[in-house]
Amino acid sequence: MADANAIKDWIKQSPFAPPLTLARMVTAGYWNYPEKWAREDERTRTILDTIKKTGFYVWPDFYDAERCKLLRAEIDRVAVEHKDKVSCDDLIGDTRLFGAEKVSDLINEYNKDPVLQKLSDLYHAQHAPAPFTMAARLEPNDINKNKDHGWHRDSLRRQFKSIIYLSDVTEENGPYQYIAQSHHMRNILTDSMQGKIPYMSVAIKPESAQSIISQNPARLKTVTGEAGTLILTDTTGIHRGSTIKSGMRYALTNYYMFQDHTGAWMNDYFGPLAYRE
Ligand SMILES: O=C(O)CCC(=O)C(=O)O
Ligand SMILES: [Fe+2]
Repeated sequence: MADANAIKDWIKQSPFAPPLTLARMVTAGYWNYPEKWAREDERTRTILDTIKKTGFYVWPDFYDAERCKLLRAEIDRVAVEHKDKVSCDDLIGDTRLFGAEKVSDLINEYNKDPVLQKLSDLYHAQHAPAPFTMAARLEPNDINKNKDHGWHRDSLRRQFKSIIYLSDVTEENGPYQYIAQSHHMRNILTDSMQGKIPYMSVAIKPESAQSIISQNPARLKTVTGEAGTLILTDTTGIHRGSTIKSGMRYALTNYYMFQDHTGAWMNDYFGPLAYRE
């Protein structure tokens, strides 16, 4: 008798993988997700409609230069004072502190920002706070140099993040990249076929991303912007922080989440400051 795991492994990589992924998402409630912002003010509607349509919305000057400077200094401070809790990702070599708002009042203000909270709640169609903010400082190093990797989906469930650049970000210092509309159900099917993406895979191989982009190069969006630029994004779509070639990039990311998803597991996964009861 054929080994059941061998069959499963074959299906994961087979032409059945894309429709099976879609079927799983439909049954998990991704299809026809409730959208309840029709009566909100115009700015709120524009932001959420843009995220829904393209996958991200860019808000320049969300913070002014002075606040960005203070926040960069805060990241430098917490990275030293909480060095033991900093994860230095061995794949991309970034300095990241998950839960930085628990050790910085200024970062906590960003974590609890009421405008962003409201957008998260509307996009998730339920109250979805950010159990933690990730403070990141990127600079080129031996681990991250000359790499063309990092494409992924955060989740195959509805998900929303806010990323604020605290340094000016050009093509050189690791801008956020997104394959436009890759969070749409239709494209989750066709992109998975085009890129031969395995069943329910959130990691996207460089050659899969290249294949999807080469079909329609205009879908590759690179978000550059001055310090203070905020990106609101549906991270169900295919995205990455691109490789930093020179300079530095400071940023803060709010990880908004469904409340049923948050829990102590986050401390094992992200680090000791990620989750507090
Ligand atoms: O920092 C970035 O540009 C994106 C990183 C990322 O993939 C994420 O926050 O989900
Ligand atoms: Fe991500």
